Amino acid sequence: MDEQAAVTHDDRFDFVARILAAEPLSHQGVTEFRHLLQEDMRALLSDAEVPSAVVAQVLYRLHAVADRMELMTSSPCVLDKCVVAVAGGFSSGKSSFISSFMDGAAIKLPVGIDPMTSIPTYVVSGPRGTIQGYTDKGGLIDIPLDLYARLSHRFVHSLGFNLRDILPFAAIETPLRDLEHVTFIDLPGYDPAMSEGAYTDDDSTVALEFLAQAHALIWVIGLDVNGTIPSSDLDFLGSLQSENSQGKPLYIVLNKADLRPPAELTPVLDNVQTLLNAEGIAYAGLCAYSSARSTQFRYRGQHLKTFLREIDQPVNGRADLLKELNATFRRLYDAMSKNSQKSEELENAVIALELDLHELGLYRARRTVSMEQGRGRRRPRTPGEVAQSAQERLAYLKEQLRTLEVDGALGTAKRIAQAMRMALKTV
Ligand SMILES: Nc1nc2c(ncn2[C@@H]2O[C@H](COP(=O)(O)OP(=O)(O)OP(=O)(O)O)[C@@H](O)[C@H]2O)c(=O)[nH]1
Ligand SMILES: [Mg+2]
Repeated sequence: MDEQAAVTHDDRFDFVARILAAEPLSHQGVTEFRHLLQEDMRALLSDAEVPSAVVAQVLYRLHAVADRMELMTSSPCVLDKCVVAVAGGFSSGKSSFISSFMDGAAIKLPVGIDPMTSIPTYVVSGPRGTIQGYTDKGGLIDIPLDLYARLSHRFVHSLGFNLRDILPFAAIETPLRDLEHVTFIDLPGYDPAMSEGAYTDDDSTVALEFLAQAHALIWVIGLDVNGTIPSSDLDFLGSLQSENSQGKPLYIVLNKADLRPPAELTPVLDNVQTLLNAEGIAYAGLCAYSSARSTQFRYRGQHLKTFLREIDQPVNGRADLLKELNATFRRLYDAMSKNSQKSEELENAVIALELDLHELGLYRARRTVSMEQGRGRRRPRTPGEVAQSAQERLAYLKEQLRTLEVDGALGTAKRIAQAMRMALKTV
């Protein structure tokens, strides 16, 4: 509430004006990639016969690639970082968890009991103490520390529109204790619908977009309100698992363990472990943790420190993005070729029908019947007339099959993929 009182009308106005005025960074590769995504890809997907779930997935994965390209061109230190998305329910302590690695840093993530994190934020391990916002037009603005700390859902709500539409993400560069190559992404809770006054509609889509570009995922559960893993968390993790073809490592943090008597932690860990196993969710480890004290209590599987040490390796950011781009297009080709398979089956059925008619001799019979004969007379049709109408119907079906143009869409998708690969290589 205090943080809201401190935001004046002028603050809000200045902030939005600066976002809107930010000049796009002119990197040709990123501009080209965004153009291909927003124009060519959208046009292709709006026409192509592909299930809407695949369309949504392809779009958010490509958006994620574009975001990271943009981040790479403006913050080169991100290029070879291992991206660890920190996700979970609202107020579970995601921002506090990340802050627990920011030893004595001047910068603090917005933390609080209301839904706080509204703009997904990369927290990059690096020497500069900067906070920058990335605008939807590809511009960059410096965000003063005191304003950033107030960017809660409540602040966003007070603007009267969704700030994320013009400021999709931010990046902080600050030293992270014992972590050199890690970039955390601080995400909004995937379920802020649970709280009044939050922008709720697309928070879970945002989580998905940012999870798509992560190398690893840390899932945070707040032990203040939960004695186990909530079933909606299990559902979300289950659906991620089915899309996680690359097998990105997952770690589960049961946060705020300092609020529980130590004796309670063992049964809680056992219970969460049983539920994860029952759902078939693969994880590297889980632990009871206190972000407030930067302390891990009990754990199962890997120790949190071991998990982080293992992923704290430089990555080849460009090769990684290329891999993600190719995997995304493979998903699309797959959906498209399911259609093309279907149209091939239909075509084969039509050809078989045509051959059947031939075999019955009806096609030959047609040639002996003149069009004049049947006109104006009410009588049963001759076999020849039936053959003619069958032939017309077949011609119609063949024409319809051709207009499906599935192969055309596949070809266009391949051309866009190639152009995107070229754009990516310039970053
Ligand atoms: N006692 C205790 N409180 C904690 C701990 N971690 C977070 N909190 C408190 O829990 C509340 C929510 O913490 P945040 O870090 O803002 O949680 P979040 O998951 O980032 O929240 P959203 O961004 O709103 O989804 C704050 O009041 C924190 O002070 C912890 O380890 N122990
Ligand atoms: Mg937060």
